[in-house]
Amino acid sequence: MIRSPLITVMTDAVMKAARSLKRDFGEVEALLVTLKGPGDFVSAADRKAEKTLREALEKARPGYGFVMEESGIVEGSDKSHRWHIDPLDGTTNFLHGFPHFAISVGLERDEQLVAGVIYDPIKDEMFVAEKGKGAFLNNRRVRVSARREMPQALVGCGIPHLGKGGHGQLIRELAAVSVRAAGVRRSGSAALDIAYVACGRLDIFWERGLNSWDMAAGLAILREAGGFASDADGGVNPIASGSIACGNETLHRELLDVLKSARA
Ligand code: 2AM
Ligand code: CA
Ligand code: CA
Ligand code: CA
Repeated sequence: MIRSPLITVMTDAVMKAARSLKRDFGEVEALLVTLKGPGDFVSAADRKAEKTLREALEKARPGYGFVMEESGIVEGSDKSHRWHIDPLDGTTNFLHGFPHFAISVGLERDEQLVAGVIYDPIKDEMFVAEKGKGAFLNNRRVRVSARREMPQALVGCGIPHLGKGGHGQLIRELAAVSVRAAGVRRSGSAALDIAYVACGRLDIFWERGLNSWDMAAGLAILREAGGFASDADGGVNPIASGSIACGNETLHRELLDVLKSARA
């Protein structure tokens, strides 16, 4: 595990928010749930966890900016640092009692992602990375898988929710990937999907229509785990484009070829 002051600040904040999420997971019926748009739910649990994270991080690192799913952008006095926060990645799972969701906190310094923490409170799994210090799952160093062949690959993907569009493209891509791969999974938490690629549980993952808070921590962890990431069309910046394709070097390249064949 990394014991730097920065990672301690991040994991302490995340553990605090996780306690409230875990309590709320047991009482989902009592949560106030509102609709932000078609198929886009937010609950009191998302908001409470985000407030906890923001307060803890603000206290420990005053002046850093924030990009948060529920409260939006807050400019900081320190223009070089910004947190990217998803207080609950996998809200739809959470609200259905489906035990697969996470808190995701990434730190950007001078436009580079330098640290990431993703915590799954149900499985008590903490994925952590800091630039130059490696990627860890709880106390164990992790790396992307060494598989090189698509027929051996377990693949993660995302499916656009109601009202989002892009379903036709996903179906074409899914057809192209699933005829070549060992299996395809859709977990409902993009942050955990990227973390699972980082530790080799998934060999590759792609999804479109994501935001910086879904990917920032995962990208920091993936790079320290030896992974490769691009946007889903091969461009260099997943956060700018809102899509991601990732994996080890060989399978990431292969995934991009397969996705391209689905567009041709
Ligand atoms: P969320 O649970 O934080 O909203 C799964 O495909 C990914 O898409 C998750 O990371 C999930 O994050 C995100 N997602 C699901 N529904 C969404 C919506 N309505 N708006 C934005 N992101 C969504
Ligand atoms: Ca959401
Ligand atoms: Ca999310
Ligand atoms: Ca969320």
